[in-house]
Amino acid sequence: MSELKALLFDVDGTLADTERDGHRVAFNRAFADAGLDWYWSVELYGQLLAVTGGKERIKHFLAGHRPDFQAQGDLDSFVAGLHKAKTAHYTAMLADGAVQLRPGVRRLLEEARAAGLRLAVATTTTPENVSALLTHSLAEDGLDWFEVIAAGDIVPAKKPAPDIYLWAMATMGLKPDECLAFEDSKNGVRSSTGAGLTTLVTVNGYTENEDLSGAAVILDQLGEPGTPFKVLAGDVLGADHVTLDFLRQLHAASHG
Ligand code: XBP
Ligand code: MG
Repeated sequence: MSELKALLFDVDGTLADTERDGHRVAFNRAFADAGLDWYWSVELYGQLLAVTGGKERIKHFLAGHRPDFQAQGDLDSFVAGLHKAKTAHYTAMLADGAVQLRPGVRRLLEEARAAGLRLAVATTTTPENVSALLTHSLAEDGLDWFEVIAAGDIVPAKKPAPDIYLWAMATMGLKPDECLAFEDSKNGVRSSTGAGLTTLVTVNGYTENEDLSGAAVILDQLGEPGTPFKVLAGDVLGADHVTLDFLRQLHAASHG
């Protein structure tokens, strides 16, 4: 059986609850700056999350909600400009400490690092957003905790395609049975399991009712000592919060 060598993390919704009060707000600020009368409510944003990637999400919104919209000039350039403004708002919010890591994330990352496990990020979000989150919410050198940051447009086919996980593993010279993935959403689980990865899911308000089949374990959070997780699906092998020991057992059970 292969040894567990690396943990591969999604970012949005997994490391931190970034969508509702982070990305959504930043999109709305960019729309207002551009003089657009578009507003993405909490509910509408939940529907728009069906499409990953901010630029792709804006185009999806236009197709479904503003079919008559005419961009000044080329649509791709217009969307790219709007998205750049959104990224500036989002990273400024993170610099202001607007988003915290989810429970258990820091503890698990520290434990994994101390044990010499290799860490990587596999996300749809823009690289600047990952840097801002890790720097402001994890540690000043948080980016250096991760060997590979696979993010944004680095692969053309975003999640639910498996490409971003395949790219991360190829860059690290690892096989799927040497890694575990951490996800929060249906699109994420389709991507990670499509890449052959055993996947642990921690849900959030937007994803708790999604079809997450394929995940090895589905929890409400990673948990902390004294603050147990709630198990939504899967066998947690007697654990009540996610530790490295638990992950090694989960890995062994998946590949035994
Ligand atoms: C994350 C996304 C991203 C963010 C916004 O999905 O879909 O689009 O919502 O980031 P996942 P950008 O967690 O599955 O990677 O606007 O930078 O694309
Ligand atoms: Mg996610």
